[in-house]
Amino acid sequence: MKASEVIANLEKRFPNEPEYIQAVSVVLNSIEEEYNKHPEFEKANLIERLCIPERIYQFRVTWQDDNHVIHTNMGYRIQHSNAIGPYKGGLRFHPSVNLSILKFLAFEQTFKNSLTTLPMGGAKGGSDFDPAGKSDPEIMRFCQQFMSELYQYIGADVDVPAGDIGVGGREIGYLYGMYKKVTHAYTGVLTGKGLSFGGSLIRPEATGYGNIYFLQEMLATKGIDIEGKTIVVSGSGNVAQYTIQKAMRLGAKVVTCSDHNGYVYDPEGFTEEKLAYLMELKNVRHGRVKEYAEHFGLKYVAGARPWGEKCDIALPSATQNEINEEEAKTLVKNGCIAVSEGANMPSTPGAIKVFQESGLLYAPGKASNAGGVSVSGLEMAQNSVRYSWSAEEVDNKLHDIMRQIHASCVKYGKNPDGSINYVKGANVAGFMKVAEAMMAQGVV
Ligand code: NDP
Ligand code: 2IT
Repeated sequence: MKASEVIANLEKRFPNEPEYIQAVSVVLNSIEEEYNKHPEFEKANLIERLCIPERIYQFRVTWQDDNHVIHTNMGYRIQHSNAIGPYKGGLRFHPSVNLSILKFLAFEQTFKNSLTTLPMGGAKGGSDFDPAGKSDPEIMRFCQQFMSELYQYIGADVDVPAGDIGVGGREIGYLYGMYKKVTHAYTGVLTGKGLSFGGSLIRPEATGYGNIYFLQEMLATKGIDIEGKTIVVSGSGNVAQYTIQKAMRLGAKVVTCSDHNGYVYDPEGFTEEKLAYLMELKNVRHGRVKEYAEHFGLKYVAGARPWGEKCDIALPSATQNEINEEEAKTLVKNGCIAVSEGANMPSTPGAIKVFQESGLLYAPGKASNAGGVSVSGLEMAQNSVRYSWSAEEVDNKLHDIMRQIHASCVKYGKNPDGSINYVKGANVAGFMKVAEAMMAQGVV
């Protein structure tokens, strides 16, 4: 396999899908060497079969707003690979959602889920519906209409969606209610459910906590502690909130958060009180971080991202391509020692190159943000046995999984000089398990 040829071929076939091509390119370039040690992979054309999703569903979602105006949105589910388990991955509701973005996310999810050690294939779905400014009844009607189509394609042993940008506990509740109504079945078909109807403790916290656990593993390779470190976080949603919480509780100083309008800088760092305010503002009132800055009298920078603020550690937790090459150079210049991705593909290829050449500790999202889907996998396990584990038990399992993911990255990504290429390590480790399963299952 020549990665450049496979990528050129995919570019020709899917010319309007830049994010998908970007995600595939990073993976292919880093697994090329390992792949070519296995002539049997090439004979089975594994690489193309792994790049192209097994199935894509697209449907129209029609819903009525509070003023009786009728809207149509697109709905999607990309079932990328079920080589190692049922399709699994989140749903994203955001106006930017299109096939390219969901294909990149489903592709990434396949490798991420493979790394978790749990039996889950890769998928992603969602809609270009914009939840911003919608009333609660509007959100409910949209979720119901979306599920009235999606239900046909999913199932507890088939495909298990969860949340992502714009889809949190509230949306999962509405989606679950409709699934149950149309199928008459009470199954673990979604994860991220409320605790009263089959959800798992620690699922809301899992992605953020998992990223911090992964970061600690990376820092430990250099004998560094998170305590006392200054951290820049982007985003202010689910992942950002619990990243801030865990970092703060471990003694780090988190000086920023953001949304798509701008960022807040707080030289004193987050406290429990400030974080509680941010959570209420974002999760209950659906407000903007500008209001957070005003409430606490903090610096607010409109129309900018936080990467220019001096820090030891950067934890991008908002969205894809939110750190470009220039911003990466600024982080390095300011003395940043680690970047651990909470979001999916937040660093552009140019930024990744800067990070890797600088020698800082850089973890790609498919390794460092895998805690969320890992606890989703634990939720599926609990649903299967109709039982629930304590918060401590789930948190311990999450911690253990993040340690194992780190160990897999080290196994496949250790350079001769002892440094670790986490991109290569995560991609090769994720790939090898899926490849082995595909080889065993024949040409399907
Ligand atoms: P939320 O919807 O809870 O929060 C998203 C945050 O990112 C908001 O602060 C939002 O700001 C900001 N954001 C979204 N889109 C953009 C954009 N185009 N430009 C700037 N800011 C933006 O989502 P999550 O916290 O769940 O997800 C954040 C990231 O983490 C995503 O990349 C997601 O794929 C990834 N992830 C999520 C997991 C999970 O379990 N939830 C698991 C693994 C990864 P605003 O309110 O202004 O839109
Ligand atoms: O990107 C991700 O891993 C998620 N949004 C979580 C997926 C899941 O199934 O929990």
